Amino acid sequence: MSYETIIAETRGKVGVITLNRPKALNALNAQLMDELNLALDAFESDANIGCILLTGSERAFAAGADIKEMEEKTYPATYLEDFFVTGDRIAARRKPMVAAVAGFALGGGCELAMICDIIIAADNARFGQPEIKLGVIPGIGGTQRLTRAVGKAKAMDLCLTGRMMDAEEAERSGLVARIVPADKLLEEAFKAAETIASFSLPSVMLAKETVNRAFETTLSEGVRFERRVFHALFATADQKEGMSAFVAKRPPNFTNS
Ligand code: CO8
Repeated sequence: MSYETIIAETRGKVGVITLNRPKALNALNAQLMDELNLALDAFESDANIGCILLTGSERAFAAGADIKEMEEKTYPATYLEDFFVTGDRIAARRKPMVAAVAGFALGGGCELAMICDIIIAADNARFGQPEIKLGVIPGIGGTQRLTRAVGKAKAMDLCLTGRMMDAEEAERSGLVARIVPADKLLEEAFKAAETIASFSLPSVMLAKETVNRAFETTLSEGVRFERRVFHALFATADQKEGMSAFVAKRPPNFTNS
């Protein structure tokens, strides 16, 4: 399927999506969000895909929701169309998603990166929630996910002043998993996605679900959930394969079963 605002391609077991509105610094308009969800639908239902890599350009991952498209919106219209519910649809994805972020990741762009499971940042990446400068606030989970990632002090600083933080600060604060040189970003992020995709998909998807559980529940309930999932994985052929391969000192051949 071909899209106008994104490029979606399959590379081995990795589904790669590149945001592609260069003239608008990949601002997230309705069409882009719809196309992104269509591409994710396709990768989620493709049994061969084990991980999704989401990236933008060297200049911008995404500079936020499209301000020109939002400018004239009214409260009833945003409410009736449930404006940016498309972000919730992305967040509900079950396969792992790696964000490779170079340049600006601002507003909805930062929120989109945070919806992903791992953020790998180029050394030129800049993150921020500048919505306050426009008379609004983050609307695709920024106040919640940023606070959980970096804590109240930094989240308040970013949301209330609208300032950007660079890759170093983002990594120090816990938003970013790794920083790599800008010219190595895609290579390194792809390697990470390929590694994830090489494992047993049920265990990968359950690991994602279980880590995310930490944000939704108490410690004891989270540990209990983890234990149930851990036990359940002994019902998979891939557990037998993974452990017998280790013992036999050979690479495992996972079959996602
Ligand atoms: N929307 C639309 N167009 C944009 C956006 C944007 N978010 N960001 C950049 N562009 C466009 C510019 O208008 C410009 O287009 P043109 O050449 O036609 O004038 C082009 O991209 C290049 O941008 P600049 O000339 O401004 O490039 P600079 O290098 O000078 O500056 C910046 C780069 C700093 C990234 C600057 O463009 C900027 O500040 N952009 C806006 C950042 C921002 O405020 N983002 C938050 C948007 S609001 C949001 O994301 C809310 C999400 C949740 C909503 C949910 C509602 C329910």
